[in-house]
Amino acid sequence: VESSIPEPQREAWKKYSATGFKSKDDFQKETVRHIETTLARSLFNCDEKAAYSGTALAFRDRLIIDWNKTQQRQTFADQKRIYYLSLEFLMGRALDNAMLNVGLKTAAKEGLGELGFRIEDVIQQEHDAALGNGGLGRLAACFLDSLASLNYAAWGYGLRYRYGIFKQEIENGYQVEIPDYWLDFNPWEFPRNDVTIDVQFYGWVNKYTDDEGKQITSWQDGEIVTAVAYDVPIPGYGTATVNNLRLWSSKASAGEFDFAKFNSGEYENAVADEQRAETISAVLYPNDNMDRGKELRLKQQYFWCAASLHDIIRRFKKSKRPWKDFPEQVAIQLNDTHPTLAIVELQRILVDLEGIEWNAAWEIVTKTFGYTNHTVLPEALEKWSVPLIQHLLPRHLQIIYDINLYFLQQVERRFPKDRDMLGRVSIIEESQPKTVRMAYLAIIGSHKVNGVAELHSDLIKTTIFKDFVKIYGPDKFTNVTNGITPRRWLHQANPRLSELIASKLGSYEFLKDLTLLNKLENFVDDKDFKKEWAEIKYANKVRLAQHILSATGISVNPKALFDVQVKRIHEYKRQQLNIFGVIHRYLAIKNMSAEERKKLAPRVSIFGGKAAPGYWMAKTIIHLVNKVGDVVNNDKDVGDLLKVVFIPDYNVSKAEIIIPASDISEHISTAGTEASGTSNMKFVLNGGLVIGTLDGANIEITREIGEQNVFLFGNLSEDVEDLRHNHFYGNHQIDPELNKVFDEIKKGTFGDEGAFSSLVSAILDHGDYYLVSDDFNSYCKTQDLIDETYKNQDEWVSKSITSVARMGFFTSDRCINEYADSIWNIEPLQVKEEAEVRSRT
Ligand code: GPQ
Repeated sequence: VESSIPEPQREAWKKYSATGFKSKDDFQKETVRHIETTLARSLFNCDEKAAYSGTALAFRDRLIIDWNKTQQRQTFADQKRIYYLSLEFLMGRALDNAMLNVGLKTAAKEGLGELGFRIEDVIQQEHDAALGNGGLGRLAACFLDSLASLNYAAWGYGLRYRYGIFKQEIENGYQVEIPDYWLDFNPWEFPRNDVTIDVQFYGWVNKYTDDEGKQITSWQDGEIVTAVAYDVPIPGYGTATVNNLRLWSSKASAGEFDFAKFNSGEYENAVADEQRAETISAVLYPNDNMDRGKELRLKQQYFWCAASLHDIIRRFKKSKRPWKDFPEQVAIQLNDTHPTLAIVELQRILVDLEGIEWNAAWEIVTKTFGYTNHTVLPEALEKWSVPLIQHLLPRHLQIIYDINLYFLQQVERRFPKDRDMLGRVSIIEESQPKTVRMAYLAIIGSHKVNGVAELHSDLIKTTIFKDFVKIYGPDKFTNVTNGITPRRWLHQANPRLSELIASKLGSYEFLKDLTLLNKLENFVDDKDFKKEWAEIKYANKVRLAQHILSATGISVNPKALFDVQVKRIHEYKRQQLNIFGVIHRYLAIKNMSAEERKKLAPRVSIFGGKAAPGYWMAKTIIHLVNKVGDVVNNDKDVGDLLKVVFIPDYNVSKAEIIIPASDISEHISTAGTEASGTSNMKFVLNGGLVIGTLDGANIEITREIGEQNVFLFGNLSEDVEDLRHNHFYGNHQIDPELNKVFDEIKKGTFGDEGAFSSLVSAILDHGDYYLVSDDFNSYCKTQDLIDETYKNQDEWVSKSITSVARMGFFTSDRCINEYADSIWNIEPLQVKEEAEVRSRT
């Protein structure tokens, strides 16, 4: 390609080709240039926001140079690429991450200092990119970081929502949702107005025989919406690789904008069409672990799948390879069932548009896709109504029926005696109306299915997908335990701890190979080291206390034990168990003598997390936490012994402040319900201990760090079914201590008891599905054990250090390497520039 360009032109380009800044002076030069020209500001009206914008633009330029080179390198290498399809990418802020990954944070810090700004204040000006709900979206973001850091040729594909997850405010204890318009200034995206794809909806299917006697199937007369690409550079840590996250934005197609209407004076109608098209990518659905089945959501899914696939195919076609090579060049990972229509769309393209025979096409499809399941909760498993798909995607429905037909024929041949089998595994559920079970379609259309932690991967094989294990054999199902990126969740969020660790290990190499942390075990008895370790935790708690004061007006003592539960609010995650435990503690304190009170370790119970706007129970939990806080925090008998805080608007950037400041964090889901959890890993990596059930990745964390370093409690997942059964048949006594908590709520101690009756009656009258009463006693006892253990600070710090030392397994680098090995069959690309030393600070 390059040799086709004449020498003189090449020389001219080379001479002026951008190289990117490498020093403090160059950084300042670039930043000031952007502030003065791009932003048209000056020394005299440059506020922190402008300083952020200038800095971000300077770093963006820097990333773009490596981004261009990476894309060129990957094209020339002509190897397999991995495509991660996710409706959510919970990225958080980009600037700090870019500085650290490029290795120029120190230069930027000094440079900004000389220009009159504190780097921390500048970083805080950035609006979080909050295109996700919780764990699933944040996992996708960690994966992008690891894919780039490990030099994999990988693209993320998602939607460019105009509104991310809503901002949460608390008014009188209630959650209020505020729209999150985040695009007023976003230097991290590049609109690619020349990269567009037309996506069709509605219409009808025309089957006919053409003049040459060929069978033609054509989907026609639909409504067209155009997808426009917006690219976000994803820098790797300590490498020259900068990968791409491509987000699609919807707009009315140029052909579609109705000039006839427009000219005939129907201006408003023409504009309305345009707005309808733009609505597709307007807003992220705010539900976590909950399927709502809304038509616009299905439109989003198809719009994004179709645009991404056509883009991938366009790239593949440039290689001029035959179609059978497609799975050797392309691996597509489905992040949950949200992108399952991509399976159907690829089959449609191959059969209808490329004229490939059905079976040959289907082989290409199944070799290409892998499917990750993230939940066993029935309310979260996607089912789309057949009439809805028929209306929106008529050809796709036919293809789904054909896939199902061939699949069921195969099953019938294999299991002629099992008469119920066909109904159980059919993609179509014979409900009213009929629905398409997206998880089944995803399994049938993929070559591998994985769960996200060992227990979860076992559970999907023995419960929701057990028939498919019979049909395909166990090898189609595998486990890849989740991981987190230590760059953001240790180095960026907890720079002092990262620095202390580096000083002991001799380098920052552990950020690329997290297993190196195990050398920290040599220092568990080092007095000075332990002192510094404890001081850093304390400083992080002071920082969090400041945030709590400014966000809630509540003043907390950083010397108290910080007990944290931050995650989406959900009954299965059992924030209600936590707050009932807090009330129990409050009652205990009220009953204590002055002597007893002196012996108790002061505690701050910290909650945070969003409730889906339509999830009444979750909102009630938030309300109760705030009302309990109002009472406890103002009770003179209690003083510093107990404070209860709800931090509003929990998001990625708040997590970066909260997680490094925790002493104990709570991961207390009903056993068998939390697929993995990933914040559990983040807390332990930051030297916090955990209280948890034997659920999700808690089990593997315990195995790695040792049982003596985890506060485990509660029933096991294998007992859940029996326990629920006991509730149902009345063979169950409510714990008397829990009853006292309910009595207190009913007395009106925390305000109008009616406000919380649904929470209480879920347990007393409606079968206690999440087994709060079964685990309450064991939970409270374990909390008492935590109080005791915390009194021995020396022992506590030892546990903290030992735990961090043993967390190497939970890096998302390990996790991505497992996907590459067992699902994608892909190797990293060699990157020469890696040899170039980057300072990494
Ligand atoms: N998860 Cl299905 C979500 O955050 N949202 C969802 O809609 C579904 C799953 C989570 C899951 O609850 C956690 O246990 C996992 O750690 C996380 O996905 C990533 O796998």
